[in-house]
Formats: sequence, structure tokens, C-alpha cells
Amino acid sequence: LAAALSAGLAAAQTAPLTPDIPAKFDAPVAANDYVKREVMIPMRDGVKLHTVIVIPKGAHDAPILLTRTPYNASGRAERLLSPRMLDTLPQGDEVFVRAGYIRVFQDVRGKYGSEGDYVMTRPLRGPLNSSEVDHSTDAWDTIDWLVKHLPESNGRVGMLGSSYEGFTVVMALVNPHPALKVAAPESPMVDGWMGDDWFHYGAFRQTNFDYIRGQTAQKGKGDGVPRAGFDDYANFLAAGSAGDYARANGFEQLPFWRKLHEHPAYDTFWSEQALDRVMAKQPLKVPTLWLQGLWDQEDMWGAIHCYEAVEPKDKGNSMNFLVMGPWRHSQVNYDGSALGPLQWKGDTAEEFRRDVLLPFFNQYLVAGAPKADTPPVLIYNTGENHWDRYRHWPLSCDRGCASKPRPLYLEAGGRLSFTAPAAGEAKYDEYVSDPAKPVPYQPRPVHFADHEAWTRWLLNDQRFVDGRPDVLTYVSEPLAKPLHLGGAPQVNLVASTSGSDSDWVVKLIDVYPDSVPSNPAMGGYELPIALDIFRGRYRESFAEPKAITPDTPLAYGFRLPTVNHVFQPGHRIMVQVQSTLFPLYDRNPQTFVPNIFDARPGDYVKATQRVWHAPGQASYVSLPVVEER
Ligand code: PG9
Repeated sequence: LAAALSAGLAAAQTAPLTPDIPAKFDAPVAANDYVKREVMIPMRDGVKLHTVIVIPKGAHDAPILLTRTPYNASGRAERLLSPRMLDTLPQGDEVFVRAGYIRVFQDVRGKYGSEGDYVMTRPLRGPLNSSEVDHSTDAWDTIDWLVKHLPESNGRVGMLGSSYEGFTVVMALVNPHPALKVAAPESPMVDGWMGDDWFHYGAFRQTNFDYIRGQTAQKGKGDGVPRAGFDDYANFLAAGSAGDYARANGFEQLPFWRKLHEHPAYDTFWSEQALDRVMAKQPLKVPTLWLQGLWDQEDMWGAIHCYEAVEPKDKGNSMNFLVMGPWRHSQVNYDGSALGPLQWKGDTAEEFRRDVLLPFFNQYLVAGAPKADTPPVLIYNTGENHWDRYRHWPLSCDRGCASKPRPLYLEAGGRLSFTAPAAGEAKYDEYVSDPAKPVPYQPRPVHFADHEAWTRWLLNDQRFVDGRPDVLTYVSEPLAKPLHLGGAPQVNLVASTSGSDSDWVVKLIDVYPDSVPSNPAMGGYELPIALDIFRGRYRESFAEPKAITPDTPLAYGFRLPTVNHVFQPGHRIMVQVQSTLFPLYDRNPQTFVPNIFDARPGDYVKATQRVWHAPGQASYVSLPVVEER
């Protein structure tokens, strides 16, 4: 009997050579406080989009929060492996999880689990899109399906997302589905040529190479470009033009790179897909909270320009809302206690999500929710360290604002002054811009993959270049009283170059007092509050580049990013001018060539640059000064 028993036991045991990977493993889900459904939602052209739906267990009459992403819907709903919905969804979603929302992430067509063709920021149907589908129709079809297939929902949908995901929110606002009741495009990519991701005023951003390869070399997750050395300053200098870098790394195979290469100027390829122009043409039908960071190193253009484009049509001040936080790109969804050297009062991002975003969404999505106390404009005051609430924005502008901007003149001797330059002083300052020794945008070594460095470069202490012979520095006297800027500073540079093309970089800087006893590391800190680059060939027309007449003072006008900043007494205002910001921006060869992507080594020449400050040829930054009443 004993022998028979042990034989029986042996038969019940798992044989040593049983393959240890079963055909299928089902993780127990009974203990989860949520139900996850993965579905393929059919679009009007038959293409099915992979959609992850996370529903709180026992939900009924719950609102739906939708994000459409090129960044892997499954991954977006898997922060931690956990039976708790709060842990599995992203940090930014916590307030919505606590409020009982149904959360939906969807892969955009052609990426990750979705069928169809992927087109980078696919334009709306029209001259650039002859198909029957775009992100507006895909959002419509998705929302229609969700409200018909989720019995746990109350049939109301809100959309939210940052950057590319913000772009898909804006797209959903074009002919929106009636069940879309509220939206928050966060740092949406809106105009890729003027000032979001790809270019700034025509200067190409070379960080895009890693992004383009990572996103378009394959359907799923990809890699950046392999590099020979750690320092991308050296890597990109050795490569030559951006086009040379692309060729050496196989980018001709990637259609999106070919499109960029074929459209270096602001032709209809760009202007037709610029969403602020699209939004300007139609009244907003969905209450929308446009949102971005004040130091948004990726999408600085989109939210503020959409807000401004729509505002004239929002007569009742009831649809169009603006939030600008003291944040880097997408920081709204993470911890917002600090940025670079600056420490805020508490976690500004969490505070915003809890006290502003959630009540705003609840108002439109939850039956019986109270009306939220959402100011039309909520902007962090980065000099005084608090939120400001306004009815309108900007506070200071040439027409229709309570305050008018004041020109701050660049003067001889590196001075800045609110009075125009007088005759008799030196007429200009000059420097030599050498494309072989471009000014770095952050201290070397530059490593694009260093996420920390990338997220704070806009706040770097500019003393690391102040004093370089190819950087001009102008500085005011210490301020006797606070100076509040509320709006977008406007550059009016009168400059000449010995070359036939040139870039101009202008930085508006808050210089801390030499000694800051409470925070010694900030003594003398040169904090950029707004900076940008302008490609000189577009001086007369963004669509048609023209050679610059050498050695001739010409006016370059461009807008800097929006600020809400109070310069404190004892601080000084500084303006720096230079001609390169490398390797973030590709180098201008300083010789006019048809397409800078194809510049040859011989086209890169040193140029003598002059910034003029003579009567009638005054360079200035028009500051959106707020007259305190
Ligand atoms: N800034 C990123 C991006 C958006 C759209 C196009 C290309 C890049 C992003 O964070 O999604």
C-alpha cells in the first residue's frame, strides 16, 4: 500500500522537465479595485484602435477621462504593478481616480496596439490630408463608442493630455462629439515651426533626431540615435549640418524626416496644420483649459497662442481658460515643488490638479457638481512666488490692455535704459560669431539623454556664457522698486552681419543681487525668464527666406515667450544677444544657402555681428510692464 501511495504521489507531482513557461498565465484580478478592459474600437474607415479602459469596481454614472496617445496606451495605464487603481494610473491622474472617474487611454492609429497608418501629428482632413480620417474624426468615433459601450458611465467625456497627447485634445475640439464636455490641452503641440518641438522661428532643434527615430523607425517603442561620444556638443559639431547628421544615421528611410527636410520654411505644409490658426476660425464649443509651463522647454508656443486665438470669440468669458504654471514641459502631471534653482511654495502642480483641474472637470462631467471657481486666467507669478488670478491676458500690450509695454533700450557700454539712446555714443557693439565654436545652450558636456539637464536648461545660470567674446551682455542698474511684467516681451533688434544669413538669440534675464544671504547659491544668479532664437533669413517672410544684405543694419522683430514675473528691488534686468544656441539648434552657416539642412562645410563662415544702438537704429526689448494702480 505504501508503495502504491508513493507511486500515486509521484504521478501527481510536476515532472522535472515540465516546461516552466505555461502557454498562458492569468494573473488573479479578484482583489483588484478596478476592472481593466482592452478593446479594439472601430473607426469610420474600418481601422480599429487599441483602447485600454480602467473602471473603478462597482462604478455607475461615472464620468470618462480620455487620453489619446502615441506613447503606448498599455504602458500609460501601468505606473506600478498593483491591485489598486491609484497606483496603476499616472501620478497626474490621482485626483481623478479618487473622484471615481473611468480612465481611458487609446493608442493613436498606427502606433503600438492600434491598426492603421501612423502619420506624425496627422494634419486635419483638407489640403494636407486627403483621407477620410484625422484625429478629430478618430476622437469623435472613440467618444461615440465609449458612451454607447460603457454602462458604468454617465455618458460624459473629458479629454486631457500633455504635449502630443495635448495635440490630440486640440484635434478633438474641432467638430467635437456632443458628449465631449470639457478639455484640458496641456502644453499641446500646436505649431511645430514657430515655437513647438521641431523649429523655433525656423531654427531646427536637433534633439528631434532621437525623438523621430524613437517614434517612427518602428510601430512600438524605439531607440534614440547611437552616439560615438558622451558630449553631444562634440558629436553634432563633428557631424556637419543637420542634414549630414541625418544622412549618416539613415534618416532618409524615415518619411517624417524627409518631410522636415523638404519644408525648412513656413510654407503651407506648416501654416495649414498650425492649430492656433485652425482654432482662430471657429468658436470654441467645449469649455477648455489651455495649460502650459512658463519654462516649457518643448511646447512653449501652443497653449498661449491657442488661448489668444480663441479669446476674441469667447465673449462671455465662459469657454476659454488659461493656466500657466512655474513648470517645465509636462511638469503639471508630476511634482511641482521646484524647478531648477527655484523653490515654490508647496507642490504647485498637485495644488493645481486638486484645486483647479478636478473641480473644473467635475463641473462639466459630474451631475450636481458645484460650479468651479475657475479664474479665466491663472498664472504663476514667478518673481513673487504665488498664483495670480486675472480676468484677461495679457496685462500689458499695445492695444486693449490696461498697461502699455515700455521699450527697454540696449545702450553703449552694456547698459539698459528706458530712455532711447542719444547721439554721440558708440553706435553699435560687435562680436564675431564663429560656427566652428558655437555658444552652447547649456554647460558642456551636453548629453541630450540627460533628462534632468534637458528639463532645466531654460533656467540655467547664464554666467556660464556671460563674458564669452561672442555673447553681448546688457544690464540695468539695480531696481529701486518692483517691476512687474505681464505678457510677451517683444524683441526689436537692429543688427547687421558681415554674412548673408544669421541667427539671433535674445535672452531676457533676472539678475539676482550679488549676495542673497538666505540662499547664497543664488548670489548673482542670471535667471533667464524668456529667451528665443530667430533665423534671420525669415526677417521679411516666414514662407520665403531671403539672403540678408551684408553689413547693413536691419530690424529683426520677434516675440519672446510669455512671462508673469516681478523683478524684485535690488535685482537687475539683463539682455544677452548671441548667434548660436548649440547643439539644440542647428548652426546657421552664415552664408545664405537654399536649404540650411544641406549646407556644405565651406558654407560655414565666421561673421562679424553688430547690434546697433544709435538714434533711429535703436535695439530694444519691448517689456510688457504692468502699471500697478
Ligand atoms: N514634445 C513632445 C512632442 C510632441 C509632438 C511632436 C513631437 C514631440 C511630447 O512630449 O510629446
